[in-house]
Amino acid sequence: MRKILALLMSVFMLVFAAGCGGGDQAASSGSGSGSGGKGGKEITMGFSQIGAESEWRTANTESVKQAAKDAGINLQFSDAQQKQENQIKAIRSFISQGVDIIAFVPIVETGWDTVLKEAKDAKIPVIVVDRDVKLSDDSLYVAKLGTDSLAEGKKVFDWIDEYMKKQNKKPRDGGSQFNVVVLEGTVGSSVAIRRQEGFKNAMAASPDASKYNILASQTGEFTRQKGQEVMESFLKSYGDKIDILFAHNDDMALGAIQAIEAAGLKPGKDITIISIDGVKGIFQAMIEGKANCTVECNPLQGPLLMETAKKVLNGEKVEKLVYVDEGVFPADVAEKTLPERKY
Ligand code: GYE
Repeated sequence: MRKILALLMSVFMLVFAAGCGGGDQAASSGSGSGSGGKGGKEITMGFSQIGAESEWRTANTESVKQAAKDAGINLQFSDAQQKQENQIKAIRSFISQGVDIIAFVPIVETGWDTVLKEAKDAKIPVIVVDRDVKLSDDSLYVAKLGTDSLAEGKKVFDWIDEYMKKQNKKPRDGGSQFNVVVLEGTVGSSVAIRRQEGFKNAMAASPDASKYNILASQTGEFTRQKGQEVMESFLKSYGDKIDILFAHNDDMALGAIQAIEAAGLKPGKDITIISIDGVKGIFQAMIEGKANCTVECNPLQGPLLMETAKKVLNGEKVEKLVYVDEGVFPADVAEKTLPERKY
């Protein structure tokens, strides 16, 4: 009798398990585990990414793709190859496909009102990721997830000012001011505008403001190649006067390091170098003594994006603006920190 009961129980358990497994697969067909949005229907998200201009961007893309898989969200991914018009085309295509939700990284902050109005008219919610947008109507997006570029710029100046004092540095040209050159990010992008603003505001508000002079500032388009080219031109024009390089991202700083070495100068010593992102490449440069500090800008926004998308589609209230956490990493912690870095 006991044997029959045990047999019946195991048959029942087998049938029950098979029934549940089938339900889950149907909810997240083709990728990952977990159910989708309303009533367990799989969510389809249209995602427009800028391109692949930096190590940071690659990490940002990987984070979004992996998080979509893990969340059981069907991701329609579009790479805009650094062109706003390609992002607008992609968003229009997501609208005509009838995706459940749209997320995008705005390459520049203006020019989005018309296409986001079309998404709103189609009743498709929009989440802004990483960079910021300037809109006439903030109801055109449901949430913004990103990083605080203004704070990043301030952290750069605050660290430089403390470092120059601690190291008892003197201007290379024997004058009374430290000469700063800046490699800016993509023209018109919120991050480039705000990082520059945060840096300049902190300098102007500092009691040491008169010790610094921004000698030159030009876009390096967030790429290593362009960063190297622009730094070469800075060195040709101002060679022995440059004391500090502030690069809006690590990739441009890594390009500039090559230009500085080619000019026979010692990066990290003759020229103090600070940049933003916190990618592995800059940690390696700091370990080699060629860079001095990186201010973290966290690209791993995928999980927060998918969690927010599910909440929006379940009709839950979400914060309009959420910043991800970020720190400051000077060279003296680079060796011990590098193994922990995820991007
Ligand atoms: O700093 C840079 C990327 O938008 C915060 O874009 C991002 C910036 C990042 O190309 O490496």
